[in-house]
Amino acid sequence: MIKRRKALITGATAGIGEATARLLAKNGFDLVLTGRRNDRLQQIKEELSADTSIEILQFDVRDQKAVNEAIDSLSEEWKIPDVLINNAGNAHGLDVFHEGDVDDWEAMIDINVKGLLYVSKKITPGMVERKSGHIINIGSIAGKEVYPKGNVYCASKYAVDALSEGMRIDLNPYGIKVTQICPGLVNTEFSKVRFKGDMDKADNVYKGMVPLYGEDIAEIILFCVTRPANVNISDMVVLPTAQASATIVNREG
Ligand code: NDP
Ligand code: 8X3
Repeated sequence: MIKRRKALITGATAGIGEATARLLAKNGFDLVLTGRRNDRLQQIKEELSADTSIEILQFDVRDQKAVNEAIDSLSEEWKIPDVLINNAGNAHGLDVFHEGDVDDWEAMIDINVKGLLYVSKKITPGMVERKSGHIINIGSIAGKEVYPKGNVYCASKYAVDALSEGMRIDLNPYGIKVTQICPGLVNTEFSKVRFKGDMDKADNVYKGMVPLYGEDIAEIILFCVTRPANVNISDMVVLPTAQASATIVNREG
């Protein structure tokens, strides 16, 4: 019998994380799903439990104590997953630098950078001890190119880019794979969060073009985590066909 692998996905309540949970559940993974919205975690668990074993953990990745306590609450066999998917994150605001809101800056740095660090810090020592594991960091095209008004969000994703490389280097002696996936425009709750619930602004981001969807990135993640032991996809930029760069998007109308 093939051993089922375990994956922990941060930010599994929506968008890319939720789509990844649904796809991995159908492809032989047991899952730890995390996020702040417990109702969504419960609902997804209910829906996926027919296919796989699911643990859910509600915590805010900004709170290191909560991260540690949540992961410590898992039973031994769940504590160190085979695959860690650092996906939780968002953009908050889209403003020229001098008009930026410091609360937005702090949210992006605390969630996208420090949150990824806290979760990884908790899990990587166990992977090192076991000499195996695969970490998937969700970066962004915004971590490869800076665009107007992207300033601090881009900085947070450039940090993910650097950390992905740093983790790959430092974890190399232990046979741990580190993959960064950098999507372009993906139609999720991302723009709703960025524009603080203003759906006109959010919908406008994808107007006149066909964006990526969470499911498209989930398929890429599944591909990366099912490569043979000798293959690591180290870094991947994934754009909608209509997008050529962070700023060049072919729109109709
Ligand atoms: P969504 O807004 O749809 O999902 C974001 C997820 O992150 C939610 O599950 C949310 O859960 C979780 N999350 C946000 N803040 C926190 C927090 N403080 N603590 C715990 N969980 C949190 O966006 P996407 O699916 O699009 O985004 C996922 C990742 O993909 C992010 O890292 C984003 O930067 C990246 N990305 C997105 C792109 C896009 O165009 N959509 C393009 C490139 C990269 P909850 O609210 O329940 O806590
Ligand atoms: C999300 C993609 O271009 O909105 O990381 O920054 S973008």
